[in-house]
Amino acid sequence: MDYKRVLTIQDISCVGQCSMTVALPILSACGLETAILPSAVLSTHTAGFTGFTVRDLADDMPSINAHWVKENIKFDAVYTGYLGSKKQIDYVLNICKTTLKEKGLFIVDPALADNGKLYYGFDDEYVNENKKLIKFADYVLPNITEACFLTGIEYKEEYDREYIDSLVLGLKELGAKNVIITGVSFEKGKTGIMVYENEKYSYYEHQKMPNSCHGTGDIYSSAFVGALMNGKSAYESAKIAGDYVVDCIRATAGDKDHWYGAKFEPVLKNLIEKVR
Ligand code: PXL
Repeated sequence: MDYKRVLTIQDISCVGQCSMTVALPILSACGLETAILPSAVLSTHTAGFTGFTVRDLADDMPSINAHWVKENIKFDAVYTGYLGSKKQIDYVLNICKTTLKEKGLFIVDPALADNGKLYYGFDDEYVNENKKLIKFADYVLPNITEACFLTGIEYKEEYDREYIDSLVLGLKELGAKNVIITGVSFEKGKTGIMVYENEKYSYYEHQKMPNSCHGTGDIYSSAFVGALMNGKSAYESAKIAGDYVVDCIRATAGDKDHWYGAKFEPVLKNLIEKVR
């Protein structure tokens, strides 16, 4: 297997086990050289903490990009997660244009919403700007809420297969080549991942844990990218990442003090075994 270099662009939430603090260790554990571009620095994530600090790093992006171009730095994949502001979108697209290798992959987790609501501080204009990322994405990894905001389709908690297909088609119309939607549940007690890859649908169903943890979307996307960049198909990557998230949630269950994230570290070895 050749040695792959991935750039991930997402925020550093200093405390809270999400975004960069899970992406970097997970991608490294999957054997990938991981370069990072922090989109913002926050004292904690925004889901449950109050009074957090935020520093948007959009203004640093063009000069960082220019330096990488001067050094002829290239990546096999660019993987984006939570960004911080509308301004970043064009900068991120330019980074892809100038630093992705010819057959490099652009993987977008449009981390902007969950449970029917936008994350703190985001609005419709931010959603609209994010559609530009979808246009160029080789793989887009939304949850159902994100797929709804991006496509303009009404958010539903109860739905059928047709509804999920309409979300996939909507994202395809925005330009995404492959679409992988998480948290798709057709049966009580089960959940799964709808994969639309190379024009074909497949669905991976797994157990729905009674507890949930913040940050599992980021864990899932990072594990997906880790598997994909090790040569797995999108379906295999979704399966590996979905199973890993279940392991992480199980490892966290019962610890009330650990409400802010998932204990992904003790079960990293399970992921490594499947990916490498
Ligand atoms: O897990 C997504 C995420 C990432 N980064 C920050 C967040 C959130 C979700 O709330 O607040 C700063």
